[in-house]
Amino acid sequence: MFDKILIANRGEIALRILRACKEMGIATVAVHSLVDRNLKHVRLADESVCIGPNPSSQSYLNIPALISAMEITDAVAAHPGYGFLAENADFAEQVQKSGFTFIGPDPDVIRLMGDKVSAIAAMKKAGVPTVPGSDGPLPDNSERCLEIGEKVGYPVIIKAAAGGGGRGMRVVERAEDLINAISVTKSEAQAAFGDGTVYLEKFLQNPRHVEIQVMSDGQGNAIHLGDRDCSLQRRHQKVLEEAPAPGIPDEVRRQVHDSCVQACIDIGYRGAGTFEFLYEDERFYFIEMNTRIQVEHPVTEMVTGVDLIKEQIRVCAGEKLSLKQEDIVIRGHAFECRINAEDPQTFFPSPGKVNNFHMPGGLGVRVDSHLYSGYTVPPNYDSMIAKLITHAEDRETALARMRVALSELVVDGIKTNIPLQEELVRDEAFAKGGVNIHYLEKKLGL
Ligand code: MV4
Repeated sequence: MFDKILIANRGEIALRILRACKEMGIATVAVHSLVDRNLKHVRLADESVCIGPNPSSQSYLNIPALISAMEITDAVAAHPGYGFLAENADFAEQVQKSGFTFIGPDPDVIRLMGDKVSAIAAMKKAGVPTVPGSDGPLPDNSERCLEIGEKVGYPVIIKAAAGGGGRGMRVVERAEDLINAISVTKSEAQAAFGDGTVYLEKFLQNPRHVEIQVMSDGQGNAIHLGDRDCSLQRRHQKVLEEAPAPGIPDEVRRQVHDSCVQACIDIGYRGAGTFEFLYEDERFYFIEMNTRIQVEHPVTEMVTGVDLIKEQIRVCAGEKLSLKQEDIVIRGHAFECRINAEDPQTFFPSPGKVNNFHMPGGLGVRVDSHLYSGYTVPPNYDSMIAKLITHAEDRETALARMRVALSELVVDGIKTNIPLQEELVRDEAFAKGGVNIHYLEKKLGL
């Protein structure tokens, strides 16, 4: 096992990783920007290194500074968390070339999944269901593109191969708009990602966003840890997630789970991963794979009882998967409310000093947060300040538990989205289960 891990992140996920390391008896190095010197995990880490000024481009995204911090502290592995460099193949490669371990899959696998065209091709080959589409980059030839559009059937969506997470896409309703949409999406993709490759898919009108959690050791062993429904989102930012995804027929679910496990083995995947699907009319359609631990991993931890961060560290240290598929039993239901420092009406970030922080508690209540009374939320980074998670024997009880937990939560001094979350846990359609990706934006009148 690793002697010492550098945590290449900040906020709640840095604290989450620190806790896992401490439980495992692994020494920890926290890295931080100037403004982040008072972060909770920095105080609790064995060592800390200031890696640069506040802008993330000069600190949390500064690869040479991170490698230097590993050299100075004798850390042997880096955990990237989510965001920042978590899916940066060049970072993973430089960590490895410097003689350290990147806690994640091989750089080549990150690259394969980072290019959505190659990711979809690999998934299709492994038997994962995909969206009908161009099955590869759109050619430069307009006639051929129109043929593909005709065959797939309108509406279609043009996506950048280098995009993902909602960046670089455009819906096309009619054939006469196709060629122009391709050319605009291509230029935008070239400008944004330095890669103008685009592909085409059938546009699904009212899908849910359902994702499958996997863990794999890169030695031929892979398991899934069930699914999550993340359909409640606004502008591609998830707001409230749950596990398992409600109302999916057993056989449909079993098939897609098995296909994800097979894909992990096929691509030699190592670590924690998430297969993102659109789910519509009882069918799954693969769209992207995330090669990192995700924000919403706690709902999966609550229903499986598996510590995903510890397992991720173990398999990336070269250990075989400690769990077999039969060991994974989904027990009950879990919800996660993302608490953001933002105006609940305008959604504008609302940084500042937290005068008072009171955490809810009780059976089946979990709070993943780096907040403490007196902490100042800086304006420089993501506005998520806490994740409130509840677990119970069934969905209804877990949701009731979330209502109680939210009512106990106090974050004084800054604006938060707690009022929005209070409204969502009382929403009738959401309580029924299975709302689609447009539900929240429609409810908000966007
Ligand atoms: C789609 C789609 C409909 N049809 N692809 C947005 C984020 C990126 N991961 C993929 N996205 C979508 N791809 C096809 N063929 C609708 C979306 C989409 C979406 C997906 C998941 C969660 C929220 C979303 C919000 C808007 C659009």
